Amino acid sequence: MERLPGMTNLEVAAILSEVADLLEIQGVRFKPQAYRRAAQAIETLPEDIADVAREERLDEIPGVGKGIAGKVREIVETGSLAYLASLRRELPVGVQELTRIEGIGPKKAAVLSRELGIRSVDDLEAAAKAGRIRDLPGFGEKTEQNILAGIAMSRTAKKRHLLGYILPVAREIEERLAGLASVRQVSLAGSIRRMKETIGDLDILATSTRPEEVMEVFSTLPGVTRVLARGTTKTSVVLATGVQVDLRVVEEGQFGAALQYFTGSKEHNIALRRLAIARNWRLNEYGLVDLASNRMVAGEDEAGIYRALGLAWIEPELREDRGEIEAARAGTLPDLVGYGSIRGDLHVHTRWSEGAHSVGEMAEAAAALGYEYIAVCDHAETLHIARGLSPERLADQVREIERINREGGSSVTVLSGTECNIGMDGRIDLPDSVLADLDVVVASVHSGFRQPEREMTERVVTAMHNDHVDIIGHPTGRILLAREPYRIDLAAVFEAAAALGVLLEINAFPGRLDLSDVNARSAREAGVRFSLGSDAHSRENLRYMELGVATARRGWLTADDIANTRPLAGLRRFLRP
Ligand code: DGT
Ligand code: CA
Ligand code: CA
Ligand code: ZN
Repeated sequence: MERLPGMTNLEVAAILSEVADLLEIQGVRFKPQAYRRAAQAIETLPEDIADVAREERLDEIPGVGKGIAGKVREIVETGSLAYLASLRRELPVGVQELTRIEGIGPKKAAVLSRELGIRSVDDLEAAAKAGRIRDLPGFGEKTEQNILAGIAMSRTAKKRHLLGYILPVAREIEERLAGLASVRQVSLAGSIRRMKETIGDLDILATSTRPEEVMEVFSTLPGVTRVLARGTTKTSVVLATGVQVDLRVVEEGQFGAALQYFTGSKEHNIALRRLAIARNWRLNEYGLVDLASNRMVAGEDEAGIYRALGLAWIEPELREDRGEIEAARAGTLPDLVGYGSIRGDLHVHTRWSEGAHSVGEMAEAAAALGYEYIAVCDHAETLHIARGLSPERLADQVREIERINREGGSSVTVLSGTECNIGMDGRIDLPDSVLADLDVVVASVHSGFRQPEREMTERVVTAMHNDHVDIIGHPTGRILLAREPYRIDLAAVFEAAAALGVLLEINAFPGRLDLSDVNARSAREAGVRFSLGSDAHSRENLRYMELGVATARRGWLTADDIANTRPLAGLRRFLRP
């Protein structure tokens, strides 16, 4: 059993306490007290809990029964608890939102939800203003005031949102506006047009013969909870999800200039403006103007602006002032991988582990997307929380996959695979003989995130030296807006991946996008090739692939760089035999 540095009794106790809190929020009885008792016992234990776990003496701790002992072992071994993660996911949206307010933890959120039926920050504010919170056990007048202050703070602090969650909303708004008879042109702008991994606010541009009508429709769209500002050229609203949306209605002849300006990024615009100034031109959201003659050089369409400045049109995903302007001038912009270029998904889960659908259902959904193949990569055994497959169950699954392919009900070839775990020492948690029988082996780090950089690097490089490993899954382990990447020397990982011919994944799940755009670009420069996987846990999730392609494009990747732009026969050349 590995001993994690820093997993102290206090930390283990804190995890158990949070489990207790979350169970309490769910209204579960008795279990919360059990977790709390165990937490308290461990907190005050005179011995190191890791030692006790290693010596299999957990059941000697008063209050620690068999079930909780298993959880404690998992915490000590992996540094985290899957059960806690799943409880966090199950928390009702509104109640989870409450815990974002400074000073409200799960325990207080539980009381607020149970005693006063509070389910949202708005409910909370109303209750605090009405003085209904001060009398709750453990609250008081001071807490009530702190809550109001916390709410005010959370409203001014600008939150960011995952691209994957905002994109469908943005497109729906875009479509609604495009459907109006008076609307001539409409486009997303800002970071969402650039497909950045997180979005501050949504920017939309339109031209219309009747701006008032457009603004009226926009400010009364379903989901709009507040109108921040309303005018005929700009209206800003806030959606129930907390996302701010800015709509600008501009003149027909200035649409291109406005689209260019409001797409950004700011850094890209500043660099572009320098080019204009060098020609004694002025570039802003109204157009590109020759200052000597005061004549408009370009502005009606975006490409015209780039052309006038001596540049090829630049894909929005590249507009970050990371060398794209120089490349556009030199004619060396990359031929970015297209959104339709992916021929199959190399990382999907099924009901065999933590997915929602069967192998057949996933294959059918993949066929509907026009894919040629999918790789079923369910979790391997040691990831207990995800109901990982034992070698025996994996063999059963492989037989099912063979049957599905043989019966040929679908145009999609199902590849057998696994998402196995890279142990603390770099070993894979499935025997070589099992790995050898699979088409696709994705190996990922799912535990022990707190290893020092050198150990983590060695661990992943060791895994790559296993000849059966085709792909390293989500190579940095980061969760957007929630968890930092683990410490790892990426340059060393890239070098080894390139040398060994191991693919690095761009995991397209909304919260991952791992490798990131910037890391993917460095990896490419080191000679790495990539695999795109949605990490789908349901049929619907297959659509997340688009986010992975966006990340690849932002990382300057071409179709050549990505294994699964190849037809099946070509793909096999990227997989180790
Ligand atoms: P976000 O919303 O934080 O995800 O990022 P953006 O890029 O959407 O930024 P936002 O919404 O503040 O502004 C939209 C675009 O407007 C931005 O990408 C570029 C342009 N823009 C905004 N402020 C400035 C500025 O001060 N200078 C220049 N050159 N452009 C700006
Ligand atoms: Ca924005
Ligand atoms: Ca904005
Ligand atoms: Zn994974």
